[in-house]
Amino acid sequence: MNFECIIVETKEKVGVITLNRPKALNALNDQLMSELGQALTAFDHDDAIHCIILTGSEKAFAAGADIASMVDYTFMDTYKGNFITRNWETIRTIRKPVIAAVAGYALGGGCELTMMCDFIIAADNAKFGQPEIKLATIPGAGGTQRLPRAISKSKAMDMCLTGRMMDAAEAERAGLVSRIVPLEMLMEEALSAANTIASMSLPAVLMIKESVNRSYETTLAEGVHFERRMFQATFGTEDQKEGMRAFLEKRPAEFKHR
Ligand code: CO8
Repeated sequence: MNFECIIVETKEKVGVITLNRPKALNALNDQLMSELGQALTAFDHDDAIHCIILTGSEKAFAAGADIASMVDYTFMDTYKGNFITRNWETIRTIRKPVIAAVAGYALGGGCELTMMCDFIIAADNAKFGQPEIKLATIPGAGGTQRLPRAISKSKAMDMCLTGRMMDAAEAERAGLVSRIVPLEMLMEEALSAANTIASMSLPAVLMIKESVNRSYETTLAEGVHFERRMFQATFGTEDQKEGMRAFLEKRPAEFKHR
């Protein structure tokens, strides 16, 4: 596949997608989001890939949706054309884990994109924010919904209403990001996490992602019920036998689905 706005690479069992519109700080236009959707779907369907990393440049993961392409849109353009959902939701359909490796700005749609990934590893120069209010618009790809779940209502209100940015340290304290590393270590850390995940049994990996995501969509009782069924399902895999036997025999597991 030929892409203009992203770079796609494979590192053993890890698919790496780099957002690449440097002149616009990786502003997310329709073409970029469509290419991103295609690349994510291709990796999801590729049996050789077990984990995906989404990253940007050292200066910007993504500075938001492309303001230049939105400025003259009318309500009917956005409503009839289904602006946003048309190609912004693909990432939510991906079954394999997607790690966001974030350096520099992750603003507006860029911040929302990081929150659609499964977890965020941030470089120490990362900055997160929902500055749409400064443009007299509001977050439109889940910012008002995922941010409160990630960092509490109070902090989400603060971020969305003032449009201020949060640095990596604050984002980690608030629970938005799982780890912070020095900028020069970002890809090494993300690849190490991705390789660890890729060394696990793929069915267990997929079931964990599905189960954790359920917790956002359902009641606690239903979520626990779903988790129990998934847990029971692992006993139907050869990898569960191998994993438990290997532990008891004090040897490394040789998973079939790895
Ligand atoms: N869209 C288009 N171009 C952008 C964007 C953007 N979001 N951000 C930066 N650029 C461009 C600039 O226009 C500039 O281009 P040029 O060199 O041609 O003038 C270039 O990138 C470099 O930017 P700056 O000169 O501004 O760089 P600075 O280092 O001075 O500042 C900032 C960096 C602070 C990140 C600044 O660029 C900025 O504030 N950017 C806008 C951030 C923003 O408001 N984001 C929210 C956009 S709205 C949104 O995301 C809604 C999401 C809705 C869901 C998705 C819908 C599809």
